[in-house]
Amino acid sequence: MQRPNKLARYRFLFIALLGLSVLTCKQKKEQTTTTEDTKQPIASLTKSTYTLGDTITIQLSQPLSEATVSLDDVGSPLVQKSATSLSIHTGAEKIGLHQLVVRGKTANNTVNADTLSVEFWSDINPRSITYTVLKTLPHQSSSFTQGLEFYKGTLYESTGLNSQSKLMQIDLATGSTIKSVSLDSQYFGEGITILNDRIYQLTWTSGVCFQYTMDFKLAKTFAYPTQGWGLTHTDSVLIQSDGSNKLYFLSPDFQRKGELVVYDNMGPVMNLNELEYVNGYVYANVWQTNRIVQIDIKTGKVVGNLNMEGIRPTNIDKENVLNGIAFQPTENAFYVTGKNWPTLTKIQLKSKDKKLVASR
Ligand SMILES: [Ca+2]
Repeated sequence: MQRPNKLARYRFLFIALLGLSVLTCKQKKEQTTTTEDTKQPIASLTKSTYTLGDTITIQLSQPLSEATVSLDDVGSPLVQKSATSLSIHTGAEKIGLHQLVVRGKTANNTVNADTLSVEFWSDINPRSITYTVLKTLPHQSSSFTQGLEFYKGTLYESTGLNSQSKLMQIDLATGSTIKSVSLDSQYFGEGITILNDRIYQLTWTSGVCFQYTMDFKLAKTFAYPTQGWGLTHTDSVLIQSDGSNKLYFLSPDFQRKGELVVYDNMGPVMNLNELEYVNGYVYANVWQTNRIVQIDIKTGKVVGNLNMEGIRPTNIDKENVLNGIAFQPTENAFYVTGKNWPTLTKIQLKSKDKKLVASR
């Protein structure tokens, strides 16, 4: 066999390399195309926040057959379907963050799915709750109020700041201290509540809740994973805030049993601070504002607002914000104060607001 000459050998090598190169490019192109196909989103949203009751329109990048939409793994009936969009109704869902999954077959018969995040705001426009000021009582202006609650007709208060934090029983008429216990300097006292003759006192960043007997003897301590802000209770469940828009439900031995996100029609209501539970609603001071929100405990929706600007004492520092709300059931009255305020104000909601019915 005649050996190929040098030129012929180079030509062969050149053709072989060219062929390999074309093949590699082709393979690369095919691989790239395939990757792009699987990565290309099939569904998108023009916005991620909706008010409950809104219709969500999902834009499709390509026509889908057998398209389905589910919210948190529950299928939603499609109200409109076209080659370019799908629509679903909202309304019965819970407020807060949800995962919306769009699934369908593309033209090449591949089943694709996209997960989109959506946030649902409350569909309730909160009412302005009106009130009458019944009385102004003295409050110790040295008290950096963090928790306030009546128990069996007696007022209890928790105060904050390191080296100044206390639990106190207060003489309502004079504002003076009947008895108190001081926290160690490392603790910054926060919300209190009293259930079954046990006083619970949160700390801000220590993750420790102190439980006392009614004679202020330390009975137990509990750990919790969040900051401690406000505390209240229903007949059997403790309710805690941590400065976010969440309320946590806890058993009397401080085991977390659930949580609730709080929204109004403008979005999440952050900085929920001192709390007071009354008849199915949690009243919460919103930190650094003169606002108390009325939260429906079943839904987390804010159904009413109290504007406390009118009771804020004049000539006090800006930092001394509203923080302290206690309900006295025998008088059907709230007592409201703030950090280092010299006054404690007794108010009564006006009659049309007494029923506290949620309304749109
Ligand atoms: Ca309270």
